[in-house]
Amino acid sequence: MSSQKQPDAVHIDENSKDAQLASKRMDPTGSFLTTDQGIRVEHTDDSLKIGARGPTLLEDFHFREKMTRFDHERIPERVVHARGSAAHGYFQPYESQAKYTRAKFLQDPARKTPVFVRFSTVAGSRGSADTVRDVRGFAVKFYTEEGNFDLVGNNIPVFFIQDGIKFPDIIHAAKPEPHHEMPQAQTAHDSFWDFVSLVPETLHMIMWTMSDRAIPRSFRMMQGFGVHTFRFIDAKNVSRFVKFHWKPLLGTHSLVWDEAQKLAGKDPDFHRRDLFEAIEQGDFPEYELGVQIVEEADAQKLGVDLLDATKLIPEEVAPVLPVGKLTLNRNPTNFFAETEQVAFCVANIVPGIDFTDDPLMQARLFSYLDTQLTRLGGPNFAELPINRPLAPVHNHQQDGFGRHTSNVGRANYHPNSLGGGCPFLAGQQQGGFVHQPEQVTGQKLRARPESFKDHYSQAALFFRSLSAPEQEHLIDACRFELGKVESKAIQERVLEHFAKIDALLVTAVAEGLGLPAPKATPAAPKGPPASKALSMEAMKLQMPPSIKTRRIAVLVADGVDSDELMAVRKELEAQGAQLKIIAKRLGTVKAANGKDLPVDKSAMTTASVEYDAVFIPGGAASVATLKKDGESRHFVQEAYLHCKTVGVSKDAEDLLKACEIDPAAPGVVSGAGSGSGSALATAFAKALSNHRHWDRKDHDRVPA
Ligand code: HDE
Repeated sequence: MSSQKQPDAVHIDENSKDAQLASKRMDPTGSFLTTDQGIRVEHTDDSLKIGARGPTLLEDFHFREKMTRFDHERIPERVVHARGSAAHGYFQPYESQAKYTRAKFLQDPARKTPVFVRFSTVAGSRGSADTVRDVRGFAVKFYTEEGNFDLVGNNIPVFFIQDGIKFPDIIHAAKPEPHHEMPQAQTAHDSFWDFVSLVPETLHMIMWTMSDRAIPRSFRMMQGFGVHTFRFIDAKNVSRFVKFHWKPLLGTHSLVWDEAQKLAGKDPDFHRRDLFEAIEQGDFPEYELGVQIVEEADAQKLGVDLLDATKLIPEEVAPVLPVGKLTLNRNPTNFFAETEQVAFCVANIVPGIDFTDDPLMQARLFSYLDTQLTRLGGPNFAELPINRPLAPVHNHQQDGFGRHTSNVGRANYHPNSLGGGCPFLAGQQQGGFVHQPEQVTGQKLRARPESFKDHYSQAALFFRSLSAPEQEHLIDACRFELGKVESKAIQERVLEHFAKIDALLVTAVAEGLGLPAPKATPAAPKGPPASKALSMEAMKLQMPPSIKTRRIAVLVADGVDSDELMAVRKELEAQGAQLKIIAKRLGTVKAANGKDLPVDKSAMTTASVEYDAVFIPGGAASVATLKKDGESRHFVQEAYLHCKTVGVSKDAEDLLKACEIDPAAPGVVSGAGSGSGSALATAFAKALSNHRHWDRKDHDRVPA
């Protein structure tokens, strides 16, 4: 049989030969330093020379190999989504989805399918910051028994453009301008908004990217969407339209803009670190996969064209049905080998799922493999452990750079008799992928359908669906981004579009830009007037309150009342939060009871933006020190400015006064009102579960 030998899959089988070899290589006690040829190295700190001060010899094969390998370590970064972080895990359906699809990984609730998930920003380079305003990629590779299925999605359910042929244009406009390569790690200003102002199909997604969705609190608290309409095909070959959704079990939460900008400097790895540490600590991120299903016969009644990726189906029109759960439980062993070399491809699909004629999707079916041929150095990257399917591979593909597989036999063509006719073709009954037949007629032309032409009604739906604070943030983001645009003509063109979305939006943004607001003529709703699923604040109210994995900064100095602190800590940790003790310097502080309290972080190495809340325990001497210390007051004030929960023990209220914070302000929990110890902790946890306190009216006056 002319099959190719597949090495064991390292990504799941830790007993495999590859895994054993890898771990041996990592084991400092069990192996010697060798060259790539396995020759043991006796000395690696000096090159081979004639005399200790003489010239280096060409004969020094160890030096030459070491240097050559180093010189070639870099591969091209992804042209988009270059900065990413990833994790391994598994997916498990809640129940069989046989009524919708024959995809095997969705049939059996007892079956766990291994996955690898990569989150990313779009515009920045590999070394850029995590918290910039941008779309986030949410790409999932399912290693199913029928082959790899890649669901290459984003954290926003719609896209900027309707036809993939415009992708190079929008990405060129969004990336740094070509003459001076600015701005880095953010979406360009004049060129991007120039494009937006001339291509109104971008406006719906612009509303999303100007909203808080584009500055997530964590990859663990971010939704994901397949964006395009796919098909589910059942065992009887009935096709239904499907949209994929991921919902994080920790809820969907965001940063605030000032915090996101500061984090980009204080900790550019904020999201990467958060994901990595959560998994190391056993707080495994979980997401529910859901689907919106539309019977083909009902597609016309939706009021949107399902092939238009700039539109969503409101959940009020088609509810999201829960399908199963994704759990991320293992960090990559090596960033380059896994996170960098993973190759997701929209065309990687399994029987039971199929494409549609969405022209954006069709372009993606070409682009991913094409770009990976260059990025990963040739056609054999599917053999890299991270990309290798669990399903066996038998075909006549051969040769090319970096080939691992030794094809067996002499018949490398189909049909053949010399190889016994192998490998055989598989019909549907044998699990073969059979494309869903579709009747297509029409003229050959370059054109956009009429049904794609409304660019405003869903942009308006999104804006209208947001709570007042979310709308305020979106308006501020537009004022910021457009405020950086130097061309007045571009600003004016964008305002003309905003006028067709919402009166408040256009007036408030125009005011921020110091320009007259064009008369508002908002688009009439085409479906429900508002949709709860579009607002993070509305979604929050539907989730059980939780402080799981939330980070609380505890500011202390010598004399801290550590007995009360421990009571508070016990309760908060029991609810899943994490406390970090912060003092002027590392080591310990002397508590009021004479014991040493270990310090986790020195104030100089951390900042309030790295936490979800701040707590000040009592102890007169500790509070007096913090009160006098500008850095500590700034810490508390900045947390207050960002609408985070601020908690103080009864005898730490003085610090609030020193920070000019009203103890009765929303989200400020004080021992005077709430009691001490676990009672105080309970009140603090309740406030923290709210995520932010947007109704804090006076936060803007804080000079932080
Ligand atoms: Fe991508 N996209 N994309 N994209 N995309 C890539 O593939 C492309 C689009 C998405 O973590 C590239 O291997 C075109 C939509 C993610 O490795 C490239 C079009 C959505 C990732 C490419 C789109 C995405 C990519 C760059 C318009 C959400 C990162 C490197 C037709 C549904 C995957 C690579 C990872 C990566 C092309 C639009 C998501 C160039 C042509 C819509 C999450 O092939």
